[in-house]
Amino acid sequence: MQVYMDNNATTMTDPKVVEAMLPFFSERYGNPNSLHKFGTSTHLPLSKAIDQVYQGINAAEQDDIVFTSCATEANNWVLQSIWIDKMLNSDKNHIVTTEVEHPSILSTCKFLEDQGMKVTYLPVNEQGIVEAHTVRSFITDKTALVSIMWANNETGMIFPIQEIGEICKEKGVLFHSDGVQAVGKIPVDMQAVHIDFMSMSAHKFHGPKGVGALYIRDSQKLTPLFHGGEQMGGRRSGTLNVPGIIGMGKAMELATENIEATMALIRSKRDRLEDALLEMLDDVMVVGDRNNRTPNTILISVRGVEGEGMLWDLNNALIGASTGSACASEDLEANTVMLAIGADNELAHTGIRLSLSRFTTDEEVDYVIEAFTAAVKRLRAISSSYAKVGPSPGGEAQACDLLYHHENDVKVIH
Ligand code: C6P
Repeated sequence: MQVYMDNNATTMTDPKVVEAMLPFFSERYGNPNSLHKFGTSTHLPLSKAIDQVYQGINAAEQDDIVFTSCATEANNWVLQSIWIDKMLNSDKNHIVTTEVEHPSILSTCKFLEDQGMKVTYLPVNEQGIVEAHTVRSFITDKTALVSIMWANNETGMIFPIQEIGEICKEKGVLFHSDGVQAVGKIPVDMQAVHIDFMSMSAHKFHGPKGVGALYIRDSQKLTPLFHGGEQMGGRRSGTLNVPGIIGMGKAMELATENIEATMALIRSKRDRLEDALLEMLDDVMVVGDRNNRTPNTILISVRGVEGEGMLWDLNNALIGASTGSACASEDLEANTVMLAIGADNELAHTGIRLSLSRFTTDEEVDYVIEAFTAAVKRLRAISSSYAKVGPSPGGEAQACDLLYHHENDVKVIH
């Protein structure tokens, strides 16, 4: 058996999505901006796909959804546009974000700092989320933008987006949220939250790679990054990725049409996997209260076992998992989110992210439980640090300073 448990990195394109996209490669391949029928015949399917995306996030008619190549582009667009506006006509030079954003936010912020912008990286609490009152206390009259993710890609923890949106509205500050790990996984209702800009990526909810979007409340101004033709009303020039947009629309429809029921199904499998690992293994912990997590995600730390070693064993058992963000998987650095939560360097090297999808089966969960526990036993048996200390009484860690303990039946970092 082979099992894919890395759905926060990317997902399988749903066969129904592929089916919807196929005609737009080899039959209806016209450029939507062409005046002949090859081009114009794409208009109706494109507008259907756009409607599907609007409906999936309950965007209002006056809002804009601009398709991009991915969420990285959407994130860069918002942040860089704020900087361009500052250079052109504003004295606001401050951005508030968090320490646990995706690299497409953090690296862009570092770049903007080099250009003279000021950036505040808010710390997170032991649950891995930023508290709304913390955001309030760091907004100044120089703050142009608050950029805070809706759900974290490594832990799945959901941020208090509604409260943060209210604070930004009250303070008159623009609010961007990276919604990549929320859209298609939990209900996202743009009319129930005050968010000015939200980034999405189709391949995170069983759509194709290479297409994403930026939601823009009330179609407000945002200086374009790509200048050229009049595509997307001149907001993002470049020939439209017709199959990609059609696929994103279909994927959005499939992901959101029965989202509560789908979430319940994924959550039950995730919880069964998590409970089994916590029960069968000593000295393991899962980051964050599962009731405030996306229903598919587990970030588990296994004392005495390097994350990369675990990945190797899991890969040999044909299980695809990750130590955290796929973009940071080659640098063998400690897990940055675990460090931000307060884990020490040793512990932050032990995180394994397991992320399920609506295609994950019960048999796959059983297989992962078996292979994961076998891998931990094998790696601990050859681990010098774990062997020295040995399993701790009651599963409490002794090798590192951090305490593992039970809270609401979930082991969390304190
Ligand atoms: N995170 C992960 O393994 P792109 O690659 O542009 O479609 O999406 C970027 C992105 C932006 N924000 C968040 C919160 C994300 O999780 C991602 C992608 C993957 O966690 C790949 S690095």
